[in-house]
Formats: sequence, C-alpha cells, structure tokens
Amino acid sequence: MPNNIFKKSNPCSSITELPKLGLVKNDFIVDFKRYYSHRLGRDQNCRSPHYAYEALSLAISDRLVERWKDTYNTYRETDCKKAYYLSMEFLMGRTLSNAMLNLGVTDEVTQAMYDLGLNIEELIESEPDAGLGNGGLGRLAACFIDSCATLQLPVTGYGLRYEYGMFTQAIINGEQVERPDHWLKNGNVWEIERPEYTNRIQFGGKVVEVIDDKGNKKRMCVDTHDILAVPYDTPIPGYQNGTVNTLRLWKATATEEFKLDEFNAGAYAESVAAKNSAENISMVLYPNDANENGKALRLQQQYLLASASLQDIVANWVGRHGNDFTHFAEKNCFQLNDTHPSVAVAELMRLLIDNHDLKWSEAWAITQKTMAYTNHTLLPEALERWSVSLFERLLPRVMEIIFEINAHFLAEVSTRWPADTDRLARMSLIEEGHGNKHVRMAYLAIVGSFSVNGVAELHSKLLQEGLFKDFYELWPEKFNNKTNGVTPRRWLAACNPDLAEFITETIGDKWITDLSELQKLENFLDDKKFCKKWYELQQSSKQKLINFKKTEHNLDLNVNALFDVQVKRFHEYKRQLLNVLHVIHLYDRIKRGDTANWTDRCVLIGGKAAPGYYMAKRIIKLINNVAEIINADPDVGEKLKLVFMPNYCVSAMEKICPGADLSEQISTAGKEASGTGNMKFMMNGAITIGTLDGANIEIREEVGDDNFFLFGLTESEVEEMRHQYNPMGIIEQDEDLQRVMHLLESGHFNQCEPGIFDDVISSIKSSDDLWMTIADFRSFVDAQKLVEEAYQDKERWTRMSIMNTANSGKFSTDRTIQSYSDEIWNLQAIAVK
Ligand code: B1H
Repeated sequence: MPNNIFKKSNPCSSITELPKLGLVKNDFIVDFKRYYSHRLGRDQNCRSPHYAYEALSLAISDRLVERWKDTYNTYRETDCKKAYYLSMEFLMGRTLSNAMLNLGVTDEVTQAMYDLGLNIEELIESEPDAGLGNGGLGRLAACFIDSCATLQLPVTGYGLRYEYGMFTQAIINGEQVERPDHWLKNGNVWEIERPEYTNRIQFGGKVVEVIDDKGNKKRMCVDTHDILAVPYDTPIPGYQNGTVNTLRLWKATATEEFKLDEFNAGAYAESVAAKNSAENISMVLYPNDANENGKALRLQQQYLLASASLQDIVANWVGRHGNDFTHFAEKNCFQLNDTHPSVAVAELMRLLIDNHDLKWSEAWAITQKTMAYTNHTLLPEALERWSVSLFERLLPRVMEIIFEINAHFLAEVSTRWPADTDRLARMSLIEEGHGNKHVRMAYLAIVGSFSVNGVAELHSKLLQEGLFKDFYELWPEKFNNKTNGVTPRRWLAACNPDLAEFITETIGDKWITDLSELQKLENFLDDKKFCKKWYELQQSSKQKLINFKKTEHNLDLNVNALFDVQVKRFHEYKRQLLNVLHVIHLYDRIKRGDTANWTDRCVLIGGKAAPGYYMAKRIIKLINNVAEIINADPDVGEKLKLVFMPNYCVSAMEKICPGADLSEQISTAGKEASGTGNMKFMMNGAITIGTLDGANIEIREEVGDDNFFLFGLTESEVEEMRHQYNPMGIIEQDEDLQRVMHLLESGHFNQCEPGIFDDVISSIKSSDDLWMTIADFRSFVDAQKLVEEAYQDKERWTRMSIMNTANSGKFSTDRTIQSYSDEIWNLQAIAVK
C-alpha cells in the first residue's frame, strides 16, 4: 500500500481549517481544501496523489476561466480577423505546470502545497499526458497554440477528442508491446463540455436534386447516417498576459433519434451497437506517424474534424451576419496541418453552396482566400490518397464537389499549357490507374489554398523543385517557408527551471517571450564563474535524468559519461540503425583493446514504432538486444552503456532534453522535413551531431560550424549516389564496418533467436536501401571521434553548450507564429481587457 500523501503534520493541520484570505498562496490553500474535501470528498487519509492533483488543477482552472471569457468577449467586441488551426493531432502532454507558469503562480502554489504537506512534484507527475498525437506534427500544433496565446493572436485550435491517445509502449523480451492509453479514465479537469454547440455530421446516403422554396435546383444528400460532434474546450493561456485562447476538440456521439426508433422496436442490442459505431469515430488516434493507411474510419475522423469545425465557424458567422458572406474571407483563415484535414476545402464549398445558397464562383473565391496548407513530409508513403470508391460511399456529395473542383482546375491548367496531356494527368486531383482511382489530398489542398508552406528552408525548397514542381510553376506566389519552432515556455522555462533561473539572473527574464535575448549569454563565454555554474547545472540535469531512469532500469549510469541521446519516432529514414552501428563499433573497439584516450559514453535511445511497421519494430528489438549484451559485459564496464527508454512521450522529453550532452539528428539528408526535437535539445545546451537535413541546416547556421558536428552526404549527393549505390563495396573498403557487420551477422546479439535480424541486415546491405545507412557510416564515426575530443575538454564543451543555448532564439514558435500571422493569416494582436 502506498503511504499517505500528506508528508508532514502541517500548519493548517485540519483539511477543513482555513487560513487568512488575501495572499495568493492562502487563496490557493482555501480553494484546494474546498475542492479536495467538498467536491472530491477526500481527506488526509487519501493514499492516491491523483485527487490532490485534481483539486489543485480545479483551483488553477478557476483562475483561467475568468480570463478565458474576457478573451472571448474581447475578440467578439473587436470583430477582429481570426485564424483556425485545423489539426488531427494536438500532442499537449501535461497541463498543470504549464498553466501555473503561464499564470505566474508557480512559487505561490508550490509553497501552498508545501504548507499542506504535499509535494508539488508528486502532483505534477500524477497527471497523465494528453497524448493526442504521434510526434513532431502533433507537438508542433501544441507549441503553436501556446505561442498564439502568448502573442495575443485570435487563434482557435480545432481537433479531435480521442478517447485513447498514442499507445503506451512497453518492452517485453526486447520487443515493443502496445497498450491502450485510456488517458480520460479518471476524467479531465481541464476541459469543459459544450453540448450547446453540437453539430450534425452526415455520412453515406445518396445525392438527389431537389427544388428549394425559391424555385432553385439544389443537390443534397438523403438517407444519410448521421452522427453528432460534441465540442470539448480546453483553455490555452498565454504567458502572463491575460489572454486565454481555446482548443476545441470534437467527440463523436450517436444521434438521439435512432436510439428511440430501434429501442422501441425492441432492438436494444442493435441500438447500442449503432451507438458504439458512432462513438468509435473519435475513439482512437491512428498511430501511423508519416505513414498513410487508407482506412475508412480514418477518413470518417478527418471529415468529422473538417465538417464540425467549419459548421461551427459558419454558424457563428451566420449568427452575426445572416447569409451575407461578403466579408467572410476578410475575417477568417483556416490553416490545414498537413493534408489530414484537407477535405475541409470541399466541405466549405458544400456548406456555402448547399446550405447557404452561394454560387459556385462565390464559394470558390471564399474557399481559396481562406484556406492555407502546411506540408510536413516529402515521403511518398505519407502522401494521402483516398480511393474514389470509398469517398463516394462515405461522402457522396463531397466527392461530387471534388470532381467539380478538378474540372475547373484542369480547365485552368489547359488554358495555361494547351494540349499538354501529360501535365494534366500529373496535376489532376484524381489519380487514375489500374481501374482504381484515388483522390490526391495534397493537390486538393494546394488548389484550394492561397498559401502552401514547408516547415524548414530545405524542405520548402525541395517541395518547389520536386514534389509540387508543377504547381509551383503555375502559382509561384502561393509557396513559402515557415521554419518550425518549439515553445520556450515548456521547453526551457518549465522543463529546466534551474537553468532558466540562472539565465534570468544573468540576462533578465525577457527571453521567455523574446528568445533572441538569449544571444546575450555570449557575453559571458569568458566569465569563468558563469561557465563553471553552467557546467554544474548541466551535470545536475544529467544526474536528475539518471535518477529518473533508475526507477525503470537497474542501471547506474555515470554522470561524467557523455550523454548521447536519440529520441524520436522510429522510422528507417531517421536511422536509429546508424546509431546502433556506431554503438557496435565502439563495443568492438573496447573488445579489441583500442581504448587509448577513451571517452565514457551513455547512449540513450527512445521512441515508438507504428504497430504495423515491421522493420521499425525489429530495429527496436536490435537495440534492446545489443544493450543487453553490452551492459552485461564486464570488459565494457563504464566505458559504454546503451539504454532503450520505453514509452517516449512529451513528459519524458521534459526530463530527457535538459540532461543530454549530444543530440543525434542523423536522418538521411532530404528526408526529415524539419525536426523539432533538435531544437529542444539545442535550447537546453546540447550539441548536435547531424546531417544537412531539415532544420539542422538552420541550427548549424545559427550556432556556427564550430559548435555543430556535421557529417554525411548532402541531399543532392544522396540523390546523385542513389543510381550507383553499392553498400557491399563500401563495406569491403572499411575494416571497422566489416567487423560491425560480422558481429551482427554472426548472431552475436541474438544467440537464442537465430535469424531475427536477417531482414534488418539485408536492408542496409541492399543497393536499394532508400536510407543509405552504410554510405554515411564512416563519416558518422569520424564525426563521433571529434565529439569525444571536444567532450574531453570540459571548458571547450561548456562554451559550445552555452553557444547552442545562446543561438537558439530563432527556434521559438513565437518567431514562427509571428511569420504565419504576418505573412499568411494577417492577424492583429489584441490585448485582453
Ligand atoms: C511529420 C507527419 C505525419 N510529417 C502522417 N508528417 C501522420 C504524417 O498519422 N498520420 O497519418 C502523422 C504525422 N509528421 C513531421 O512533422 C516531420 O516528419 C518532422 O520532420 C517535422 O518536424 C514535423 C513538424 O513539422
């Protein structure tokens, strides 16, 4: 049985005894006690920290709600232009500590809980992560809405309220095992249900033509299967500025009427089953980062998000302006987070034409002026294509509209390039082939939008030159770049409070909302005392990470070793395999006694694989097997440790990124659109070893070549080498690599499971290896040697670390969002009264 959570007899010994009001701290104590004892019905003898977490969160939430209403009313009264961020994923992580930070009450609350005999850390840790996203794309959405609120921009996030978020990962016998993440099982104190804004969503049925009361022909769907979308709102506070924006997430529920019909007909079981099938739509997040899978349920999810959100916004408009949409496009803007919500292009057309009587040309003008699309990947396997037959079955009227958009669009293309039939086939929204037509969602998004952006400079350039070349030729003015960022509130101020405090003591606290201020840290590079303190803080963060890991592994890591970290989703292009090859190489050097001038190293790897991604799961197994052999080998000892960290997620990263020395960003050049983990590590003073890929290029530009470990082929070299790629030839030329391959192939890491790594090994030895792991091995090993050299010189390493934090200013989402606002959304900041 766990112990009582109240650790000491406290000054307010009775939970019902109230201290003096007026002090912020005391107000929290009073509210906490009221919620804890009266609302939640708990007392001093409660053994779970969950209810104390909940009582505190309710007290904090109260303070957000007044500001939330003020913000809503300010936007309403000023009749300002608004933007909407439509995203299938919002990877929010935990809320409590972020809410305290942004309200500016962290110290008071910590003290209040202390006075009650509670440890704030324990309460923070008992909050489940809101894991409503896969990885970078979902976390970006969460960082974006934080920055929108901090910049006081009128932006609402729209997404889905999945009952089950990203699966929990366990490692059993070295293999990933997925467990459902029922994050809502204890309720969610941060959200407010708003059934009064429920919308009806139509699926299936057939399209018929009817004559409306004004005598006009209209197309509409009949015999549809409807579901309801119920909104749940979460407050999104800006950083100590009075603004509280909204994240609105839709839950699918059954309509009332069928319940009655079937109920009364005695079909109780069928009725409940139907209810379940409606509720299934928002039940679970698809865990396929950068991989599309074409399931009907996923298309239903996408349509639910698009239709419910647009109906919400249009209804609000009609409530104020009636059916006059003349100024709609001046006041509204929709940002599509990848193609996942891009059915919104056709859905807005449907709502304007079918429900609000606009002409095609009027509706199209509004759509093209209000939609903006962000692309997040060049990988062909991630580009969404929905089969036309599935679309016709689920959304017949929407499909009709897409065909019509395509007809208008292809007419435009053939005016510009007469008789160029190849081009028409290439650019068509409908991909023909093998009798199986597909809708190209990216093309629908481009055609329907006024802005198309990539997420880092290289990525945006490659979109224009490659994937979207034809469209760039047609509409160069639509294309732009918006390099990603991360919010410095969560990713420095909150997750690394000791470093944050030291930075504030040194240069003041303006950096929290203007990250370029960090540059001032460069003035202290020659200040011995400053550097010493910086080094000590890095070491203490590493120690905290060790303590955190100790609870899961029975490994005592050495705080003086180089902490070499790679945490991200598993994908072959991210090349966790290259990292393992290097670890095996180090192991081999130890075994053959080549250890002069050795640098001790702990390699930490974490991340989830999509449940159906065979190769990624095998790589996880390989890492765990290699770790088991290395960590148990007495010859290796402290020189080298390999740790797989299970269940990598937002709250884990908050502990990991302050404790990293080296950040591994080693994707095949041209494949990682941006990356955002790279930015979190840099901000916290880790140094990057990386390829010229995604935002790594801009990180290196900002920090300077001396403070970045570069290796590997460039994107153009990769494409050049692809034609005559010969990994076997490379292995033959490289003795170290031969030894590594021999260890792998001899079954050294899988003695009890022969053959299990055969597929992994043959993939990298194949001349078809898309990710060209072998090509970058030598260059990676050489760069790692330079890392070791640098790490042995503590002063040099500390200076490099300071330089990384000091030059991370560009990678704040405040900068990213200011550009979205200025260059795409055209919003004005509005201070809340
Ligand atoms: C990114 C995805 C993604 N790109 C499909 N694409 C998904 C694609 O569930 N799905 O179907 C989910 C996610 N995610 C990432 O976006 C990029 O790989 C990163 O490089 C980038 O930093 C991040 C944010 O822009």
